[in-house]
Amino acid sequence: MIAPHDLRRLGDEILARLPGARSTAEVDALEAEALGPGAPVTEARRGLRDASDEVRRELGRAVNEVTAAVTAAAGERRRSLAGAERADRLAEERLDMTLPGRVPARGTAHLLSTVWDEVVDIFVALGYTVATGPEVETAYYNFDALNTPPAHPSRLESDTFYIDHGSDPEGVLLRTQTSPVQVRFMEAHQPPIYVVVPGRVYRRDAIDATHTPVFHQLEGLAVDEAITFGDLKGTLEYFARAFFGSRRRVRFLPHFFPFTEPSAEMHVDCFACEGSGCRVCRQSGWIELLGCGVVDPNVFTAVGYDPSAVSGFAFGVGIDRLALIRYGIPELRVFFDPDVRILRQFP
Ligand code: 2NM
Repeated sequence: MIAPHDLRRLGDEILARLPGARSTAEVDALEAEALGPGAPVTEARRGLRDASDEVRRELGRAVNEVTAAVTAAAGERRRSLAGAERADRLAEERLDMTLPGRVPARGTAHLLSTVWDEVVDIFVALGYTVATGPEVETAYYNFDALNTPPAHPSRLESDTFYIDHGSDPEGVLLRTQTSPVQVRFMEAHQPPIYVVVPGRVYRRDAIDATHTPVFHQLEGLAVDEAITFGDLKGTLEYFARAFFGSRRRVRFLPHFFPFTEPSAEMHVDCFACEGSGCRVCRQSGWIELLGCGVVDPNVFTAVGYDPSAVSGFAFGVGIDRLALIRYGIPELRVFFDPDVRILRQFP
């Protein structure tokens, strides 16, 4: 049987070590060294039953005193550790509400998308519908229906990307213009038609400052009773002023396209030098902006319209070219370069 003073010495030792406990788990372990299952105080308590009255009185007092002292001291140490742990957590989770917020990085639309939308919006405001169509086309929609004969140079293998599909090696291709969509639109609708078609087009060009094998066009088509070249001029002059500023003047020079007759290219006087001549217009005072013309009767016949009952004009403008000109970008390739330092310059 353990002596009362040995129990007290054990109790004193535990009390001395408790302040050194660094966690509630360490407190539990220390407490158990005295009061846990099989520990001296527990064993002494169990032995009291068989002890003599005198021993029971002395030992019982020691058991009670040590139990009370260790329990109290362990509880005290637990509370103070909990306070310290809470203080630590508060310090760790400290939130400074006065710090400036983190501004998330925001992307921007690609310059081509911005110009694309802007040009579409100009025509939508005039009442035009927007249509789109397939980039892989048949030679019929890309060439034949557009009055472009089989021997026309634009149909050469060297100028057009042909797709290996079907028996005719030149029957399926990547569209070289968006006009096949206008043909499809005319097949599906009756005049009056006022439609613009933005989209990617493909030409087998060697890459240089102003040519890439894929670029972006917006073509427009108006078909109604008695549409004239005067309607074309008024509409496209309005477009030039909406895009380059209200002071712009335009001029039309004769040109040739298979699908229009007469055909023209439209120039706009230089927005950078007001026409006096500078780097932007290469000293000419004028910038070539787009191609246009009065729709050839053969195109109307191909889509089932009566060319004696309706007339129309059409035009095509390069979206990449518009962006290049207005932002003074030296070469087309930057539009296809995924370097965000380039893209970020045009927010
Ligand atoms: C251009 C220039 C001139 C054009 C013609 C047609 C259609 F379908 F009506 F025949 N669509 N687009 C056209 C006319 C396109 O691009 C430079």
